[in-house]
Amino acid sequence: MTILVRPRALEDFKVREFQLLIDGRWVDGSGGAAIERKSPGHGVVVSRYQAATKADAERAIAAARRAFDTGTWSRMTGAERSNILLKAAELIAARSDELAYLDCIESGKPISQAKAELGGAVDIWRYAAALGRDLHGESYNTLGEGTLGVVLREAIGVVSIITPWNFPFLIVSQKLPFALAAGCTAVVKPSELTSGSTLVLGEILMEAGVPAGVVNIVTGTGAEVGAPMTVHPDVDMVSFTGSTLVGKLTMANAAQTLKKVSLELGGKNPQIVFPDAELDDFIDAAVFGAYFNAGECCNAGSRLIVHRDIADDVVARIAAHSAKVKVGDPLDPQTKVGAIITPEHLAKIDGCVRNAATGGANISHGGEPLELGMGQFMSPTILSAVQPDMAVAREEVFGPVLSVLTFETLDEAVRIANSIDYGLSAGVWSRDFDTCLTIGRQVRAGTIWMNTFMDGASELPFGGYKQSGLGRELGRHAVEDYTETKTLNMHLGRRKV
Ligand code: TXE
Repeated sequence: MTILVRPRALEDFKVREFQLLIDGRWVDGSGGAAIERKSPGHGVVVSRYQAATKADAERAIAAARRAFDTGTWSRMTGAERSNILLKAAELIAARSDELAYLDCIESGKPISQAKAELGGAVDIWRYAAALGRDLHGESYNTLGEGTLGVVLREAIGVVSIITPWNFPFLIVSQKLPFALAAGCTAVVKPSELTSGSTLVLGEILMEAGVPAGVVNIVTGTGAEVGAPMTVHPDVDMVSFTGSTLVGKLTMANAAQTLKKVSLELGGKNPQIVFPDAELDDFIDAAVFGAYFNAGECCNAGSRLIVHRDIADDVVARIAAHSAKVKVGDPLDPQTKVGAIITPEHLAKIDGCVRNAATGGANISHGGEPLELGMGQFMSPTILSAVQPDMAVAREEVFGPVLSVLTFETLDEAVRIANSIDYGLSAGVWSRDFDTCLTIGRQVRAGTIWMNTFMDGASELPFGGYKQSGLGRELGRHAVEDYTETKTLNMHLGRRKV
């Protein structure tokens, strides 16, 4: 039995109203329409954003272009920009309870987790500030007597930043501070389901001293606001996190004017478990990896590939562990699995589970939506006897649903792991060094965890192989991603003819 934490009504609650940030001013959208966001855990409207129009997106792009071309930000010294980003980091830390609360009630994620994400985001802003100060090119004095080559790193220009609903503040923090540290200006479009914390970030950046027009924030749908941000000729780069489908569309749109794209897309991440693994640690990580953020996570460990000899034991132990996971009120500090983002998404998750069961998978735990009196919730679910060719083994469910597959040899495990279109991350569990390293080298994914899962750090690059994306975020090259390389080839003295 799952432990249920029944949601309580929001106390002393007032709907938060938001505007757009364009050219340093808070304004209403030109269409006069609003988007009302219902809390997934409470079923009541908690936020009202502007439904911006294409014209609003274009005004925001024009402001970002002007700000870039006049150089108010790009011509500051790295130290000046860095100090403003550090100030922003401190202001984010000071308002982190408010930001975490917004992410919690708009996305349905547990409040304890939202607070931890804010802590991670503050660290990323500090890290980007430090990297920005160290941005530099190269010089070559070995090209011949009269030649000196200097390679510059220049800000790429105007960046469109488009983010999804599952980690609203964290994902914008994986992009914007690095773009700003490089000297870029930006138009940011958060998901229409979770725009609140990104809009508060706009207030913070203005207070920190980011000049008008450098960061613009427009809220609205992907078709109306996001798409123009990917085609407009005044945009130099698009940094997108979201579904693989829209990622492909974004790349095609950006190709019209050959913009640079950075894409963080879906994942169906395997955890490969050998009989010699430290099973207590693994069981804990498997449960965490599958149900973290209610499985609404590109990095979810949604695919276990378990050695046949231990498969029954593993399924039984994960089921017993799953029964202890507290599901329910996102605002309760004890909750580990919160609400599902929308009723439509819950129906999709439920449909994936039904299809898998019809196709021959066993429901070893959960398998049903949960009725808690308000909001929408899904029980932590384990599907066993899953075959590699089933949809549930190959496609994102984006819910708290774990698929368990089996293998006999290391080669077979690698083959199953690599047999799908995604390659974001993977885990391997074994006490044997050779086994871990062989899997680490042979599985095609951007991150391989060994005897741990879903740990991260600002220093470590994050991104995917294959259809999980293009480019990497975080890590010491993250600021360089938002630059162009320029070569100065200098001739010293008279040029010989
Ligand atoms: O993603 P979308 P959604 C997966 C997950 C989920 C599914 C749909 O499987 O169930 O995607 O989620 C904007 N031009 N992931 O609908 O549609 C949109 O407004 C430009 C994986 O949220 O990709 C939002 O701001 N922009 C994932 C952002 O793109 C467009 C995270 C993401 O929305 C657009 C989230 C368009 N034509 C969902 N259409 C991950 N990798 O973590 C939409 N958008």
